Amino acid sequence: MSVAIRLIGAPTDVGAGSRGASMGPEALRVAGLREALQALGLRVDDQGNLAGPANPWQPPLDGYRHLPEVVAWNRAVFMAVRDALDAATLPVLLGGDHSLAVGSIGAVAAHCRARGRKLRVLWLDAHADFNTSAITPTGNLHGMPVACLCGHGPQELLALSGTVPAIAPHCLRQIGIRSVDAGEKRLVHGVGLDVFDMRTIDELGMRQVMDMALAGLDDETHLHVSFDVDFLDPDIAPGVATTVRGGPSYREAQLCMEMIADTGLLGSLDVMELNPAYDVRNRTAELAVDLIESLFGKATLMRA
Ligand code: HAR
Ligand code: MN
Ligand code: MN
Ligand code: MN
Repeated sequence: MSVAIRLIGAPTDVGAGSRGASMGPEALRVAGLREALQALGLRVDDQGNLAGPANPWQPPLDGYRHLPEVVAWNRAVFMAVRDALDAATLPVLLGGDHSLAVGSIGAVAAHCRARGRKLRVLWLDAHADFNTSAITPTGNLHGMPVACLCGHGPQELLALSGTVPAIAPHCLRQIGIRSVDAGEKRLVHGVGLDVFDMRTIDELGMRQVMDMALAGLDDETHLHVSFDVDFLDPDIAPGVATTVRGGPSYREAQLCMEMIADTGLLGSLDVMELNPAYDVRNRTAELAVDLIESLFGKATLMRA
């Protein structure tokens, strides 16, 4: 008996520095996400897309680009993810830019607090996303969601989850990181974030890194995966606006997903930053679907 999956589209790029992530949800549908999960024997309900403000394409104001729009989208995401969890379904947020993780993980954190469940967040990304208005080189809020979740950010976003900070840094494990701004690096070290950067993956291998990132989980733990598609090496995943070379290979990414599936604890997922305007024949969307299949146990089924 497995839980039903609820797909939630959030078609916006208001938090990003390039346009196009707003097309991410539809590209994942075109790549057959729902059908692929159904083929694994899972129940999937696609609730369609959330609505929110258009991208006004303005310069930063007081260190933030489009803060009111990012807040509006995050409110919609927070409510949709909260409703999915209340209905005992497993929310899969289809981004959209990564600023929406504030609403998504904020809802997951509130859910865990209300039920006395522990929370572990795996942040798969090329970037640490730990900027603040004082140190951001761009003002783009998709570079700030982890800082917001940990209590560093604008009041409107901090307040979303009902508790500040929404999560403690020790709940987080970042994997695949290879682009961190100078001020951001100091903050990441300051809060003691657990970062498995690409050098660590090079030196220890994905197997050992995932063993460490997943250590300490138990049956009371809700596991949330925030998958920024720019986590992947750009040679296999060109369809993102912020490529950084030297990311996980196809097999490394598969192993990462398969080891998460093996825990049996996945409770919610974000699939973020997919940008069809940068993609080649929807290849990156198809790769994301392939990896999500593994995250939901496809390879485990083959071994059984
Ligand atoms: N660190 C840079 C900034 O703050 C780039 C952030 C890019 N972020 C994403 N999500 N694409 O991880 O602007
Ligand atoms: Mn990100
Ligand atoms: Mn990123
Ligand atoms: Mn697969």
